[in-house]
Amino acid sequence: MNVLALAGGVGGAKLATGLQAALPPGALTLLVNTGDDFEHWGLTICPDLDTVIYNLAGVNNPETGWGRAEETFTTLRAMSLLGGEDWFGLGDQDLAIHLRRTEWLRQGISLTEITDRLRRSLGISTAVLPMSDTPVRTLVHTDEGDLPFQHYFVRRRCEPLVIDVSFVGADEAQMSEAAQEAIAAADLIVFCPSNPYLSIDPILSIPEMRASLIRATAPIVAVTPIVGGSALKGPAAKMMREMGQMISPLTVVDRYADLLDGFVLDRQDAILRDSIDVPVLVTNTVMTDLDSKTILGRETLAFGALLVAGAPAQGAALDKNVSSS
Ligand code: FO1
Repeated sequence: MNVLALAGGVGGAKLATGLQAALPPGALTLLVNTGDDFEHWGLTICPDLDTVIYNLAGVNNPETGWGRAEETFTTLRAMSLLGGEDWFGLGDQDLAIHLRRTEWLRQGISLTEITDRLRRSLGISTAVLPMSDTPVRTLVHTDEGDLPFQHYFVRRRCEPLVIDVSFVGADEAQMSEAAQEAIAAADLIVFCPSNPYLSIDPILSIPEMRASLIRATAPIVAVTPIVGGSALKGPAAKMMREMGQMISPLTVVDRYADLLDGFVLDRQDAILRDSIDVPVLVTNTVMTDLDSKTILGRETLAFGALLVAGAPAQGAALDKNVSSS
């Protein structure tokens, strides 16, 4: 089964790792948010692409989920002493990837080709695709004014009140050939448990992308990023509250409404399953280690395979582990 997973951020990278472990090499393709990308120290930084690549290669910092394991920050300290910007934690090893990417971009090489080179250099069998080769930048509209994504997320630690989010350049952005082919070749499409507003929406904001996903013959399954009334990581729940939405997996279902064929709900929220009008898998979605990532990956694939085969009917609920919890 060819699987395409849409991902961004740490939650997305965790399930991506589980799906990779559960599938034969080469069966998974990742389509990754680039709305978080920005220019810093004169370099092009693509945090979500790097987070996915580091996680798939198993070289990520296990505590933060982003950046590299066994990292040092000598350059950051030196930059700080020079009066340079020091609010974004660029590590010394991590810096190499930004230098190399920026060098290649300046040579006119596409972000898709660069990302492919980078993931191969780390020995990853999974294809990793940026959502577009054309820049799209997430802009967070807050009570402190409009903030470029990393300024909201890292510099201001998600503290400002969010009014809305927009994606500058999305209307003009084009899909790469590789992204088009990946959607056409997919038997199953998975929306990872990433922040819907900040990680999945930027991907869907490209009109051609949304249209291709709606047209796709493969069923689309989303895994909830909201568990027991909060987000496992990041500001998704806080943003829901600030934007006047219910902090609930149902808000996520609504967000993806026209695209969704199945939903994976955490067992803590099992009571909500009858309120969701696509097939639902209820299981443990909290990923703490490689085992739990792989188990969720395997279960999501098995659920997706049922949808690919045309079962179960709309409104049916698949119960996993609920009675034993
Ligand atoms: N997130 C932080 O909260 N603080 C940082 O200093 C930080 C540095 C950083 C460096 C490289 C990288 O690839 C990611 C980094 N992130 C950092 C994470 C990142 O900015 C966000 O997690 C994503 O953009 C949100 O999906």
